[in-house]
Amino acid sequence: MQTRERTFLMIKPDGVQRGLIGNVISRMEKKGLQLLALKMMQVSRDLASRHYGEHEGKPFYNDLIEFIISAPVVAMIWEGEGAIEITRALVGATDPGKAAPGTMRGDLAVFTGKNIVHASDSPASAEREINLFFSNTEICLYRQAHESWIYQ
Ligand code: 3AN
Repeated sequence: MQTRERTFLMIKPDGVQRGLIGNVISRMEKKGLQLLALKMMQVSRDLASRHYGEHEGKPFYNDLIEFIISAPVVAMIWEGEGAIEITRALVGATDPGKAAPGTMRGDLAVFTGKNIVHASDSPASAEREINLFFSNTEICLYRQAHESWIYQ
């Protein structure tokens, strides 16, 4: 049995503007992951720079910040056994041209700078990103009735 984990998933401005919110959420729900928190929000410059701090100094950093604050995003927390790795697999490679068909980026995007979603890449990133975007009171603690049909 894998560890039950929480991961942070964000539909970026391109995904929201292109009407892909439902498509992204549907893929996560169909997989069997559980939504714990969700909000549509405008990311501030301060939050953007903290979220993407590891990329500071890279050639694409400024464009990345301008892009993420340019229009609303949908921030979410999803939970499940192995949720971090499973979500990364559903999202696909950073470059949509290399992302496998069937993944969100493989199916829905063509350009690295507009690759629809962000997903945490490790337990440490997930914890950091969840705490950056959500307070504890915004997280719903519940179990879905159909869980015994997903796990042993
Ligand atoms: P991922 O989102 O797959 O974890 P990261 O963390 O390496 O990828 O990059 C964060 C974001 O920065 C990407 N989602 C993408 O929007 C942007 N990005 C990464 N690499 C490039 C690049 N070479 N050119 C333009 N944008 C990039």
